[in-house]
Amino acid sequence: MKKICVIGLGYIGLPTAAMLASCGYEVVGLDTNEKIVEVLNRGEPHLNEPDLKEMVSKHVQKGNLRGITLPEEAEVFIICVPTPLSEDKKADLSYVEEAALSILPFLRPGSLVILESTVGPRTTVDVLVPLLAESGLVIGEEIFVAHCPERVLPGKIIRELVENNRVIGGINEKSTSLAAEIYKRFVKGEIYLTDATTAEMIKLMENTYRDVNIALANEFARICARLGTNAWEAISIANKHPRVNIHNPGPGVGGHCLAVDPWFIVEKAPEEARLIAASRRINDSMPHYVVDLLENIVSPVKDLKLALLGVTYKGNVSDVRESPALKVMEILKEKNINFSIYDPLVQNLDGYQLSSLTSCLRGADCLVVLAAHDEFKKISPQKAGLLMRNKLVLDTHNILPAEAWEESGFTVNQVGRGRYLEDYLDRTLYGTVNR
Ligand code: SAJ
Repeated sequence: MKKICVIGLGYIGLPTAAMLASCGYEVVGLDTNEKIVEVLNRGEPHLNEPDLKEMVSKHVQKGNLRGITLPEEAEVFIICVPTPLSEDKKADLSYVEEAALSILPFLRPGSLVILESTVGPRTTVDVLVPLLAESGLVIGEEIFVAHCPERVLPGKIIRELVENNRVIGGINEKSTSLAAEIYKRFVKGEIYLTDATTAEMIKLMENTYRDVNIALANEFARICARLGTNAWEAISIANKHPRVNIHNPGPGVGGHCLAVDPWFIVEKAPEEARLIAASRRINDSMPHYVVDLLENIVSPVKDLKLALLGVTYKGNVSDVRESPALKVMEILKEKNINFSIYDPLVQNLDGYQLSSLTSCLRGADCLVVLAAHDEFKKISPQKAGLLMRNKLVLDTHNILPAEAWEESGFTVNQVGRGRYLEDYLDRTLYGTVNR
């Protein structure tokens, strides 16, 4: 059985390493973070994903999964490092480049290098291949290269690694088929074979489709609020049409994918990618819109205190990367608006203190739902009403049972629902609030 080196033990690398170990491969997981490697070698994942712990501890004990901080020889290298967005909205490929350079001394005739990190179109052929060619081996004949973008959802990574379809695009046919051999061992979905640049585009198109669709939903939400109607109701009925699937509005788009990947297309084709860039800006403006709404909802309250519920980038995950809730918090801080934070899935948050639900709600004027955690649906409005100073709610995800809260005397506001926003409407209709 082949030896595989997975480079980068993050959300994708570690589950992929564990999955490959469970297929019987000898797997080494390379990460520059010594702590992550040390924890892995104790048999514990540093991430909280269903089924990951069991897999990791089983294969570390068995001896076919091991963490390393320096690269070593292997037949297959799978690059799963981050590709962050730079300040000027360009793909920062430095981790991919470092990973490629670090394995150069270990490449041999027959080596296969797979790039899983999300990258802009043509990165595999224009950036990765020239770097690997520095090994002196002939690309496509002695070294094989493919892009196999990861497409799993945080919170369901292990399940989706197995069940999802997979796209594999090599720089030539041999590269594609060698890479497919690896993924066939654990993927139960379809495996679609293509070329490297098409594989890059497919991944980016999927996330861009979602981002543009959410931007449309957010735009509908703002239009409905302005016109005094309910976007949630309108969207849910429109979606009954067999060819309509409008996504949900919310406080903005977070995570390391949707808020980032569309820019990789814009970078490569700025003239053409106009809708994509506009959608990104709409979604990025949503945290400001949420704060505008809040200021309107709570404007008569003195010594305001907000109770913010949920800081993660979406519901039922513990990941706070690019979270719109963090952006909302930043804006509130700039405005010196007082708030407390509760998130049942997050224990520590840099720069902020987290509270229990009770202390978060105590004395608060407005409860603000910023992440759609199922747990929030179970909060008792009666108990919340006893703790809070004013009975106001802004539910940016429309997850609380609004009727029950209203029966308990709360005024429930939602992004996309104009019913309680007459004052705001008056202002926005005449353009004084215009983001
Ligand atoms: N969101 C909305 N409205 C919606 C759906 C999502 O506002 O209707 C927001 C979420 O709250 C969150 C953000 O969008 O802030 C992104 O959430 P998501 O669930 O759409 O996606 P991610 O970022 O968790 O994962 C996506 C997935 N891509 C697709 O569904 C096409 C996943 O399959 C990819 O593996 C992942 O990106 C990735 O790594 O690229």
